[in-house]
Amino acid sequence: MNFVKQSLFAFLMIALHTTCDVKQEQQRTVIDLNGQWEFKQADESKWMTAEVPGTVHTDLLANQKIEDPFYRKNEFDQQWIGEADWEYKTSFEVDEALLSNDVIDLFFEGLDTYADVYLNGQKVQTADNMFRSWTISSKEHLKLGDNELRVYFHSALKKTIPVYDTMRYQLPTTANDQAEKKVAMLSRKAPYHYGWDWGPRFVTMGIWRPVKLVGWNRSKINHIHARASSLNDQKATVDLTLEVNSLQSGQANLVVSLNNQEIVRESLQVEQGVNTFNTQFEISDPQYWWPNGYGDQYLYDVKVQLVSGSGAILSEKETKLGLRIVEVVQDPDDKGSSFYFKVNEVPVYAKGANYIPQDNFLSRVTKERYQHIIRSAAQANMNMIRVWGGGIYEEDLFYQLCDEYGIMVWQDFMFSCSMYPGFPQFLENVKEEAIQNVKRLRNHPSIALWCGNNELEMIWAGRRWKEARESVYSDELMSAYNQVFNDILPSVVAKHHAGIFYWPSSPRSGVAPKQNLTHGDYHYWGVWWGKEPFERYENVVPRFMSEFGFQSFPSFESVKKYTLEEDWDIYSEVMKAHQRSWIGNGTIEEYMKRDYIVPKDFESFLYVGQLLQAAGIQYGIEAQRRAKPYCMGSLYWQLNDCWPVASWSGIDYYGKWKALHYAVKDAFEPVLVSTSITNDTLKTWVVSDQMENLQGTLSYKLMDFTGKIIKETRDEIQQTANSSQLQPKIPLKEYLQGVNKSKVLLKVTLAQGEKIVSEKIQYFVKPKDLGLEKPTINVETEKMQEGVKISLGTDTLAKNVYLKIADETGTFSDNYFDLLPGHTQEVFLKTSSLIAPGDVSIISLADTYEN
Ligand code: BMA
Repeated sequence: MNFVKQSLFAFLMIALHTTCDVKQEQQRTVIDLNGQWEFKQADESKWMTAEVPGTVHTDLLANQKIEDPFYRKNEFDQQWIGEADWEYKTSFEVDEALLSNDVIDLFFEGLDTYADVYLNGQKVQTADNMFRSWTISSKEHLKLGDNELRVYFHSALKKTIPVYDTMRYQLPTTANDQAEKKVAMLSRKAPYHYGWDWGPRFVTMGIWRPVKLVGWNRSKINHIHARASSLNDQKATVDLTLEVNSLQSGQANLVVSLNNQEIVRESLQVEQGVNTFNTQFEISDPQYWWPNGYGDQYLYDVKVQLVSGSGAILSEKETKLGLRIVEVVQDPDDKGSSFYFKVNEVPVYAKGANYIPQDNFLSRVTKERYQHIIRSAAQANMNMIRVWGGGIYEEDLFYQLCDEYGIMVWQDFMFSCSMYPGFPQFLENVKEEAIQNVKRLRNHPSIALWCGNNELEMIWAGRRWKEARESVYSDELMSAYNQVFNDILPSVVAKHHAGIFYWPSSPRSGVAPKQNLTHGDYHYWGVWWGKEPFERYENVVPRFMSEFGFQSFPSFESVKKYTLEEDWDIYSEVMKAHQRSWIGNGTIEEYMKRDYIVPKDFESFLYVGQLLQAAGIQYGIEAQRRAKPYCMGSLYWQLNDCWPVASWSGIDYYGKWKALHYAVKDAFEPVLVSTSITNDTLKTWVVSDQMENLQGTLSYKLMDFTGKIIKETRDEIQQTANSSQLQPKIPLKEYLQGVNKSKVLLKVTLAQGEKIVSEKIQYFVKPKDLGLEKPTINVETEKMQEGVKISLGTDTLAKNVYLKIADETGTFSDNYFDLLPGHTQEVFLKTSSLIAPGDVSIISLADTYEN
């Protein structure tokens, strides 16, 4: 046996004085049990090295027992892994110091999913929910010296298929559970693990979050919750709740400090068992927490201590506190009722996207990947992310980053696209899961809303589950639904996360069973699933758009990482395997033919596909923003990917921004110039999310592709704060008289003095009808302190200039933009490499044409 001794370290050695016993020191000892373990398939004998936190798949990969699961079609040969049982073990040393604690908890932050835990041969826990943590009282099972911890994982499929087989009816689902027997909803495991319409099927197992031993004495603070219950420029009132677990009754002091200054000291009567205490304090001249674009994200440090009569610290906990009050406003009006987020009294237009887990193998999502994704969201001017209900309740780090970047979180509970069972044990399990996750996440100012599930209410009311709805089991299904989404979850939120709004399902009208455009939130899929044109986005404008999307492929550089040259055809077996929407690649091609000349080769196809997606979604976002304040949210589907795939994402699995993410950055600018042509009339709007009125110059330049100006006008405009204003319309028949529409563009610019606030380039024909010439692009590079500045010029319009530098993973300040002659465009790239002009390769739309 070659197991490795776990390192042991103790922290917080604090003297304890109890009236009856001064022998002991108050100790809180922590042994980290992460790191190297051993694992094996349950019915095999040979142990291999494993990494905790981790999953069976990543451990098999590290041991070279399987190939990269994401490469080509490897997924299909690796299904056996999820059908087998697996065992993990480790040994660790326990010393007197740990054993002298009154209580020793073995704490698993997460087990995926059906697991039996054995400590020195004794079964100490049976786990059945990936989303829960497990605290196991372990003192009686531990011994001085070597100890063994073993975890036996049962295949989630072997656990759920027998349940499925004995059920009187099948639970309706539209989830892409890619198996004959659809069991995802029977387990409390990330639904996407069973396959989704953007993700593979890997039914994982493993100790997916950290594990440790914690020894403690006398009293321990389990949880704290600090939140502003009232807030204005002069004063914030903060409500503080703490939950204390105590082995004995007695007096203790509660000491709270704010930014290291004591702010509360009061005496508590602690009873044996679990106690809840509430207190309040005030902060004068408070600093607010604002969503991105609305102000700073100030975070206070709060420390809560439980102190014995003699001054010894019995237990302490720390949290960040962001002062904000967030409401969801649903006021009736002449069209229906509003649905918007009001933060610190300011109506905030929600700009963002839907988020899915960043990998099928969750433990390999590094800190850097979390930082990259949340930073990318903030860079694209987002202020909200919806953590969608088919994934996981994310890591603490995810929400910390959202707090820091001002990204509000629409947090779904993890239920998606299926009806769920109502077995008492299942409901109990869900309740505990909800309590734990709400308590874990409630100190984050970023959490703006809790939502029960993804799409259950909408699908139940629609055509797809008609059979189930009209069956004799309908009442039973609905009763389970009501118990979870209209009883358990809202009660948990009301009890443990005061001040935060609960919305049972997304989308939801709130007044009618079917979603509608006049109330609540809306998922619009007529574009993509319904093959409706992008122009429909202009008419389908709801109060709050929480999903809409269109697919693209990853860039060629990304596709090369999971394919061979022989796969480079969108209809090859491998490219089809990396596409999970059943109407997939053909739909991209169909839409492309409507607007673009179908490109000459595979690489160009991927590039044009990204332009198509970017233009379509940008069109949608702008239509939704223009409709402010009727529409107050635009969250497209989807921010990111969990593996390399053709999908609706704007950032691919490798973290590379697609054309969409660059387009979104523009579309979500705080002040936006937006144009649209209908019935031969050009309409221009200025949309402002700023809190101040704005004065500026709106100029229109009609020019040909060589940069020659045909017409030019300018207007001084006044824009009211936080508004969308339609500017005077331009009838195009007159405006474009005598002009060749396929050879001109209109540049609409909003400027304040010299500063360009927003700019929009409007064409008068579809991209495929533009008379583009091959441009000659001049490139210069200059080394800057943190990277490189690339300066670009052209002799004729270069449409959708795509820059890339081999092996460079950084993000450009702009990309896929239209480069106009007579102007030098500067682009920055953060990099440590020396970049010469010859290293920058450039494609523009004209390069994708046959000749
Ligand atoms: C939505 C989501 C997902 C799905 C996406 C694309 O409605 O909620 O279930 O992946 O559509 O089809």
